[in-house]
Amino acid sequence: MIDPRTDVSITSDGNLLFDKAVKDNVETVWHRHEAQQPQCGFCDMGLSCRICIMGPCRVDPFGQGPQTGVCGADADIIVARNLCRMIAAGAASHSDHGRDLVEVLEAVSKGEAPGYKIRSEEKLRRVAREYGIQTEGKDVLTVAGELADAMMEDYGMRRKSVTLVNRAPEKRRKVWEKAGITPRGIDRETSEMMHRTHMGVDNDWVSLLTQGLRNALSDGWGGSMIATEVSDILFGVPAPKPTMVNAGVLKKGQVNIVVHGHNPVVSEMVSKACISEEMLALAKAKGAAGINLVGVCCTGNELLMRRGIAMAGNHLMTELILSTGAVDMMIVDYQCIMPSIGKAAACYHTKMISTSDKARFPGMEHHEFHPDNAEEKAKTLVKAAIENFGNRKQVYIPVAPQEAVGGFSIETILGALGGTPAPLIDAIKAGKIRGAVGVVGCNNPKIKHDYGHVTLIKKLIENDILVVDTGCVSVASAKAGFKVPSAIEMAGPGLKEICGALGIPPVLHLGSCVDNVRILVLVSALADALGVDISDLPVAGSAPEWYSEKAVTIGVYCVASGITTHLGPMPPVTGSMNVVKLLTEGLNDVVGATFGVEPDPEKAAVFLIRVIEKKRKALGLDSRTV
Ligand code: BF8
Ligand code: SF4
Repeated sequence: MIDPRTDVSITSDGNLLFDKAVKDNVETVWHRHEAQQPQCGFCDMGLSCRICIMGPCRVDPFGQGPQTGVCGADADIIVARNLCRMIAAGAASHSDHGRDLVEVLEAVSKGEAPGYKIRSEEKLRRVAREYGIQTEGKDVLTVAGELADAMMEDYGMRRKSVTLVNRAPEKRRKVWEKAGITPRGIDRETSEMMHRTHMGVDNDWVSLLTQGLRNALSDGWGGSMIATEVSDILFGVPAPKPTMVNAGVLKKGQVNIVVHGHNPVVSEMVSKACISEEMLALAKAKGAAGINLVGVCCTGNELLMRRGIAMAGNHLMTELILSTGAVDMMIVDYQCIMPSIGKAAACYHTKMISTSDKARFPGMEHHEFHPDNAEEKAKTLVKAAIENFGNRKQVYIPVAPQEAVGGFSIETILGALGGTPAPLIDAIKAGKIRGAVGVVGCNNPKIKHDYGHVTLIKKLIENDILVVDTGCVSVASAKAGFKVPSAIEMAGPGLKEICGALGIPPVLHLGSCVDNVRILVLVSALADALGVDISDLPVAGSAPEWYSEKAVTIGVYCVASGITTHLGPMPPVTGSMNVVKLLTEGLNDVVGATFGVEPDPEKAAVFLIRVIEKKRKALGLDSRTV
């Protein structure tokens, strides 16, 4: 059994709430991870296959046992197929999330989504024009309907390429064309990936992985990009806002509602209901000083970006914040919601609510949200949370919240720079900012909670590297204090000077995981301004604590877009040295970027700094030896 005195996290709220959970006999992700030891070595190496029921099969990595599955698939084929199915699942998750937003956009255009509206007409018209829609003289709802239709086409098979690949620099599009990986339809690529990995279809590991790249690009420049753009259109383009983070954002005297998941379609309506006069009056009548809406995981990031709503924690905090006993209701949509949390909540008074027709959980009440009923449903749920406030027993909120600034969309970053990336490019050319790294992704109980993120980011900013982050990393870095303007004191002299002049922190919060596409848009703008390809830029990516299939897809679309990417945990590919070599070396010849795997964040920082300094040298800029 894990000793409760052993730190599971580098954060004090993580450790204190873990101890509280243990005291309350709440089983956590760390307990279940320990109970799974030793985890299967074949699966860990990607060498097991259960694609068909002639199997399950496994290949012996030591050459003693079978070297093929029943069908004859060898290690290379099995490893490649498994990885490709992870890519397909990740692409499907992000892109289906995007589809839900397109459906809301369509419903808004038809007047069938009370409560939702177009919050950024400017962005709506701008994106519509990118889709070739004539917008002049048309009213906003007509444009919204036409854009929703055009985006739906991107999901299908009528197009030669998804529309938003046109945002990539021309040189990059040529790279994709040459490699045959320009994504056609969003659903098409995922569907084809699943087809190719069926028994007896594509049995060439190179060909499989090539489709893996195309599938991931259909997410990055397709489904995820649509998700972000439509969210901005419906809920507003984010702008920097002050906020608070960690478990201390829960409030003793107020009704605490936590939203968890990914899609802002539900959480935005809940947020609206929480500030209604009617609900606030009801809360007062029930003895609460107010209604405190906070987020966890990516739906929290969406609210933080646009509304400055506080963030209680990231992936590994989702069970722990329930052990505060202060959560009156948790409302979930989908993705990264551990099926355990209904059980954890049962130890307290917390009401657990699921809202998506495609995501149900044990121990939760199901209240399905659709565009036509979301506004009403949200009010009903907030009311139920208020009613539940009086059922609280002991409350334990062990920390004070930490300040942070979030909400950096590309529009606001470029706006702060005077409408062009030129000042950022000048700072990079002058060597004050050496380059930039997007640090993204999850938590994973295999790594001490937040250790990878915080250690890596600290090293990067000390070395004058600007960090942009998304997803669960963004909570870790905010909790560590990297997201207040005074955090420039932790930065190297050049980064300190530039961020100080702009009044921004050295780590910029770009949003949720689908918002990684904001990074693609930013690097495209930088590459265009310099007249180079993305792979020439002194930039890199990193996922120090990743766990999910979505993170695999993000990593692959970043690399396929020319961004060398570091992974903390090793993906399940070591069963095939051919696949490992392709991912870590061979891809350089195809897309100008590769993966690097390094679990130690201190060493990972050196790897990333070297990538950046090498790119600087190739661009003819001054470069340091590390
Ligand atoms: O999409 S970073 S643990 S919450 S997968 Fe999940 Fe990973 Fe968090 Fe958001 Ni992204
Ligand atoms: Fe075994 Fe081949 Fe079936 Fe996989 S596809 S389970 S390797 S027989």
